[in-house]
Amino acid sequence: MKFSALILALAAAVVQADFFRNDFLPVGHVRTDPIINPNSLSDHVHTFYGPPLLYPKVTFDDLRNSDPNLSSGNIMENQSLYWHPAVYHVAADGKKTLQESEMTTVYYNWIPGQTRAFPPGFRMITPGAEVFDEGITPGASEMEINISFQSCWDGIHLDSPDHMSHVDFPEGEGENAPCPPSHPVRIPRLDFFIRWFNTPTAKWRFSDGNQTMHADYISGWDEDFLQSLLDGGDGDVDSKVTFRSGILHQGSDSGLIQQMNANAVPKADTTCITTEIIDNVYDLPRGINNGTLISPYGICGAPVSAPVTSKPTASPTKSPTSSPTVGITSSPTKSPTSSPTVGITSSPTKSPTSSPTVGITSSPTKSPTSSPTVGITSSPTKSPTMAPTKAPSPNEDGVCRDSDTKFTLQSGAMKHCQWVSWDRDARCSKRTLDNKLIADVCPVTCPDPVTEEPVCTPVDNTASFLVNGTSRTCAWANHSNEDIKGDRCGNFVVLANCPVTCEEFI
Ligand SMILES: *[C@@H]1O[C@H](CO)[C@@H](O)[C@H](O)[C@H]1NC(C)=O
Ligand SMILES: *[C@@H]1O[C@H](CO)[C@@H](O)[C@H](O)[C@H]1NC(C)=O
Ligand SMILES: *[C@@H]1O[C@H](CO)[C@@H](O)[C@H](O)[C@H]1NC(C)=O
Ligand SMILES: *[C@@H]1O[C@H](CO)[C@@H](O)[C@H](O)[C@H]1NC(C)=O
Ligand SMILES: *[C@@H]1O[C@H](CO)[C@@H](O)[C@H](O)[C@H]1NC(C)=O
Ligand SMILES: *[C@@H]1O[C@H](CO)[C@@H](O)[C@H](O)[C@H]1NC(C)=O
Ligand SMILES: CC(=O)N[C@H]1CO[C@H](CO)[C@@H](O)[C@@H]1O
Repeated sequence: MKFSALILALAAAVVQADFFRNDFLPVGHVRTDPIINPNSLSDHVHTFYGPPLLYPKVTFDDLRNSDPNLSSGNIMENQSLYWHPAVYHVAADGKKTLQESEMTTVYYNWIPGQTRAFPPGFRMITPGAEVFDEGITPGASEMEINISFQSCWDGIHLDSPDHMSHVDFPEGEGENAPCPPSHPVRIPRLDFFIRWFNTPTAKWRFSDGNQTMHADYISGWDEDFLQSLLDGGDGDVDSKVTFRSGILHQGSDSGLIQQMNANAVPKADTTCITTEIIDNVYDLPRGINNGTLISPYGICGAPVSAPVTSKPTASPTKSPTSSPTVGITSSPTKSPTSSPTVGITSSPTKSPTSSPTVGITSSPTKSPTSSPTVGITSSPTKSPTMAPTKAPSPNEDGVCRDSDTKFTLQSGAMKHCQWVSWDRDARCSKRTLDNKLIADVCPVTCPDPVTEEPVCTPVDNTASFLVNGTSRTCAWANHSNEDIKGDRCGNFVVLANCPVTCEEFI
């Protein structure tokens, strides 16, 4: 009722779009893309915002069930996950240093009464447009990238094969530009504003080496709750949502940034996704088939019952009651009439109600006397880089110890020696994808099949190894409290490295 009444009213009047803002610091950086690559590492490193769930198989339910106190956004009801290619500063010698955005705002823009909330499982990618020019020199008091998502939906598909064709841009400019007939349902328009201050000079690049900025979105909203925000005016939003730790933009960007940093959530632990180094490197890791995904669920040492493998690969799994379906049908491709515009301007001003654009705004350095790199020292903390675990493998150098890394079965499933220990009889005789006998990969776990005696005498690793991203030793595992020791030895990396200390748990 309300819907059609407003449509009629629209014919006569120009409707003012409403908006609210959601402010973020990055929650982490890792080479995954849960929309495009649910089963592998992605082509390039991304910077994420929202809940600290950066693993390839993250789902709508995972987001909804996450602790809002751990999301890097300030609106607790919004458990959506957002990401874009990570941004690097490239030094003269080619060394690439991650540049964490210091303030990222996602504006939700909508026309009350006309706009439908994202249904459960909704996801999309915005194609973006070229924003970095060969010659661009940040060296500015502020650099800002803005990017707008599509705000028209086909009303049916939660996703599509290219993750874009189920959505589209409105036809023409302005808030009230109509949605194309192929994508008649208006959804909130998301505008990202990603900002850096006192940017160092010289080149900046995206992690994909491209000049193009794109961005990805998985909705984590309760549909009815978001709809209630969209049905009301933007004046009601503040009273309906809960601001984490009271973080709220009250007219001052610097005040907001201070508040966000004072209440920053821990960075996502990505060490059970991959341990590759993504900061201060000359060559960024690239390529879907390049590098090792430790776990698509980001879980190290998961028990056998955990969903470590064997899930279907088709991504979205939720079928909402309101009927949209996961789309693997071909939809019409996007009309070029509404493609985003591109530009570099020297104006730092922005309006959250402008039309879809992608751009970079780089304002000149205010004080020519101050060093352009000074501001970087006060930037938010970076995730530490860490070296991948490299424990001696028994069949490579004769050390009698289980492999402390996962291996791939011929079924494609990734497993570890602890998993083998849960059913030695069936598992020790299997082979890995590269045709190694599991008994050879896990010589401590797998006794000689004939004598049933251990094939060698295990020794603890005297070096340190990474557990949950922290460097540990077997002495750490050997806790005097048996329960704590059990917890530590229950981790497959600890178990493999410390077969003597953890003997009673093998
Ligand atoms: C989030 O933090 C607030 C304030 O510290 C607390 O009251 C609330 O219980 C927390 N919620 C969860 C889900 O932990
Ligand atoms: C750069 O991005 C464009 C648009 O997404 C894409 O078509 C092109 O393949 C990308 N180029 C590289 C080198 O990744
Ligand atoms: C694999 O990643 C390395 C950096 O870790 C990079 O130098 C190399 O070019 C990548 N190879 C491919 C095929 O992308
Ligand atoms: C986004 O950037 C483009 C290019 O710099 C600019 O034309 C546009 O006005 C910006 N949009 C907003 C909303 O600031
Ligand atoms: C690793 O982290 C998980 C989740 O935070 C925790 O449950 C587990 O006890 C940790 N493992 C060890 C060995 O510290
Ligand atoms: C573990 O610690 C105990 C003392 O708490 C010690 O007797 C034992 O030798 C240690 N085990 C290993 C394997 O170092
Ligand atoms: C209104 C709303 O959506 N609240 C939800 C915010 O997220 C937490 C955690 O997922 C839920 O428990 C709330 O119901």
